[in-house]
Amino acid sequence: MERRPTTIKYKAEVKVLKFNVNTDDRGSLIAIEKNKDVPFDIKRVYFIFDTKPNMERGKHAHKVLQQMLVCLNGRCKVRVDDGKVKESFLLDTPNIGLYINGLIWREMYDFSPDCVLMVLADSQYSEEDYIRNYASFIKLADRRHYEQ
Ligand code: T46
Repeated sequence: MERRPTTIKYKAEVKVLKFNVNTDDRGSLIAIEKNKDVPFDIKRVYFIFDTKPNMERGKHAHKVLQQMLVCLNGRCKVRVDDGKVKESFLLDTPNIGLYINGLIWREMYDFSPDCVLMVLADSQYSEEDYIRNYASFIKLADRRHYEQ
């Protein structure tokens, strides 16, 4: 079967979003609503916890997936890379979300033992959306930068 060239127009975006905290005498509450506090329809939620010492996770990019990472407890760091620029973010409070859209290589590291990292995603789990090889990621990222 003939293979057609992909027509995906890759996006690559990272943003820090701040949530409203409802604090009263009892404590605090944060609500995250689709298309309001998070810029997409939430289709999947997963949690990363009980991370063993010195373990790193991620080390892949996505083709089109949009996600928001929120550290509900403890702390961790996230290194993001668009193929040209690398940046690190400390997530240590639940009122901050790290929005990652598409073709961004991500690595999570420096997890505290009590870290609970919640991730909201705009689609269901699909292994086909993953780019797990850094050289393949760089090729696509170069193409994206060229087409910009
Ligand atoms: C990402 C970062 C931030 C599922 O069955 N369903 C799911 O929705 C996910 C995310 C994973 N899995 C399975 C697949 C693997 O057997 O759980 C196992 C661990 O997944 P993975 O090695 O991909 O986990 P991380 O922490 O390296 O990466 C995850 C997400 O996969 C990824 O999309 O951006 O968190």
